[in-house]
Amino acid sequence: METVLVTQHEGYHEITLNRPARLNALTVRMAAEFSEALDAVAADDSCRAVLLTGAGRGFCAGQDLTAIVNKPAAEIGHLLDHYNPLIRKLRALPIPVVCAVNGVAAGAGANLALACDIVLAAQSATFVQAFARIGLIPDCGGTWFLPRLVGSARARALSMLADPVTADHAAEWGMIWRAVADENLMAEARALAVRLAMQATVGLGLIKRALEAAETADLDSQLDLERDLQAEAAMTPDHAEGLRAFLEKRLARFTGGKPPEN
Ligand code: T3D
Repeated sequence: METVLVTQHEGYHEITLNRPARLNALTVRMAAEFSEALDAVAADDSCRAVLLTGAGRGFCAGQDLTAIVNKPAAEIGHLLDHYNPLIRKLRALPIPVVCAVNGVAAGAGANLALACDIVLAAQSATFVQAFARIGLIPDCGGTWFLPRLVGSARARALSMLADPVTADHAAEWGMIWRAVADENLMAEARALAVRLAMQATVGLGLIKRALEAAETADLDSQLDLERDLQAEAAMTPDHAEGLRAFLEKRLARFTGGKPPEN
């Protein structure tokens, strides 16, 4: 793979978008390679978290605009047939995805970051819903993520004005988890990936499923879902280990094992 680099660390895969000369702008090839990297994550039982970041000074500048300038307008919407599956895969992965936004995240690149579970950003990074500048609308889930994360008023202004938001501001608004000093970003993001990889993996996947469902559910059905997913979590060896560790007053040693098959 050229446009995406994968480093397998103990417990997690680090995926780096790798077109630094174009601020890691997205292409169909990059989407295919990213998709392949996510499939490898899903197929690897020892992989219990993902860390996504960008090479060079940017995170991702969204669609590579040089690739669409001479394309017929009718083809352009179809680009999302390549990008939407990435957003779906990230949201459906049963393990946590940490995003380390190392520099500007613009257009689809901003929304790719927002699709991840826990987003850290370097203090020098900015988030730009750049679409309106070129007559487009936020895609890759932007119109879904933004109002849920920052509220309707901010989502509308950010989408229509396409003004950059600093990492500190994004954290203050709840768009991301934390802004960190540039020089500490990767160390903090890797420490977070390791920490998540050592937690009760099945339980974290079930948390992800419950929170995703909550975005569209009413309280009644969410209570039912919590009951069902809690029953699944309670069957895992990690739940038993967590209880034992509590009673023995020691740190739990979670293995990420699945519940026994019936
Ligand atoms: O249409 C569809 O359905 C497809 C889906 C579309 C989804 C989208 O993502 S639409 C939005 C696309 N993205 C943008 O509009 C952002 C364009 N880029 C910028 O506005 C700025 O580059 C940034 C604000 C991101 C960063 O600015 P700055 O000053 O830090 O860097 P720069 O000098 O503008 O960029 C550095 C290089 O990257 C430069 O190349 P050069 O001059 O050194 O050869 C620049 O052209 C290139 N670059 C940046 N963004 C893109 C790009 N090349 C291709 N596509 C880009 N998106």
